[in-house]
Amino acid sequence: MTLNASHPLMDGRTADSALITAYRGGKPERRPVWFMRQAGRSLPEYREVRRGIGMLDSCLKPELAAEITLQPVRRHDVDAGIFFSDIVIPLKLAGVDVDIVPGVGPVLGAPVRTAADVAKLPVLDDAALEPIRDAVRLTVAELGSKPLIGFAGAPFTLAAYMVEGKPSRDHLGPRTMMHAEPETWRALTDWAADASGKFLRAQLEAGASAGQLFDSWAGSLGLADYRRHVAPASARALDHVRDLGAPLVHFGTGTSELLVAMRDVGVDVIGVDYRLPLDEANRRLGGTTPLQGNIDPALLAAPWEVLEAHVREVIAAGAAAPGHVLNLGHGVPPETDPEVLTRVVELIHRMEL
Ligand code: 1CP
Repeated sequence: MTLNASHPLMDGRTADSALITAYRGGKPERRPVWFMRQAGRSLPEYREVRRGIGMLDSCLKPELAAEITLQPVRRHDVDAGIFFSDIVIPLKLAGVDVDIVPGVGPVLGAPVRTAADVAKLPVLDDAALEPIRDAVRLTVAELGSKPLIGFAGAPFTLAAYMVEGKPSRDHLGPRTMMHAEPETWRALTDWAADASGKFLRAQLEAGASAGQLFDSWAGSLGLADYRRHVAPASARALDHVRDLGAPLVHFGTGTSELLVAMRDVGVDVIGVDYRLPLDEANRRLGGTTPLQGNIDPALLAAPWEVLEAHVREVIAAGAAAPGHVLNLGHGVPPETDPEVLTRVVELIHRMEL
């Protein structure tokens, strides 16, 4: 299977865009930049349209999800949209009792802790993904030559929420389960891989030009646990979309020691968090993998001179890699002044290649 001839990546709209060119290790016309969590609470226009509508409900209203995805593209002139949704949407669409509680994050009605709990998980029906496909179609019709990035949660990060039933700092539950009940863990992460893989495939088929797998909490694992208990499921999630030929990005936080293993699940680009300079990330990856990152989100609140010097340093360090897409080293903090983001984009686009 491949993407349809009228897909933006196939019909000439996005294949030569700055983002896709850099993801493929080529030399773009301008330095591409987008921000994780560019849609969301830092934008007054987001707070306005979200008023009175729950987070997951807003993801499932196609017009609204498209509008929220487009807001930061219009405002900041970033080089890509990131589809407005959430990593737990495939759980919700499968029929798992999950909600996003304001100020907390994803919370499940019942945590998934035993083999029986895992066996009862409902299979995600492809037809349930129609609101996602509708939202993507509406979004790409407006984006024109700017690519839309689709995404999904990696099985470890999803399973971490499922086992704990809510956000946690140390992820003790999933880390215990992978050793104490490896078969249950394997079944759970396989389930999560299939749900995330179908969610990502729906976005790519409907018009997204690249896909990013978020393993936000993989940094709580050592390399041996990551390779043995997590990487196979992440590879399985991506197996759902490899045939489509869209560039794939893999990102986690605290993953400086895992970068090679994360690349080895089979992706084109590695997203680097703010902890590791890009020249060192490039060295660890053997100089063959395009990178994305890694402006420290904390510096968005620093005086402009401090932030500008940091952005220039990130660009200089990224020059070592075979391709570099500017981004933050994690998501936009909600209290960020959006005008600072616009100014960062202008600076990046103004700098000589
Ligand atoms: O009401 C709100 O605005 C709630 C905040 C919010 C938003 C804006 C949540 C709840 N999810 C989202 C959207 C979202 N989530 C996007 C699209 C927007 C964009 O990037 O511009 C994406 C890509 C995600 C992915 C996501 N959800 C991740 C991976 C990325 C990351 O930040 O590490 C994770 C870990 C989640 C879980 C989640 N959803 C929401 C929150 C607050 C959390 C984290 C909770 C925790 O601390 O564990």
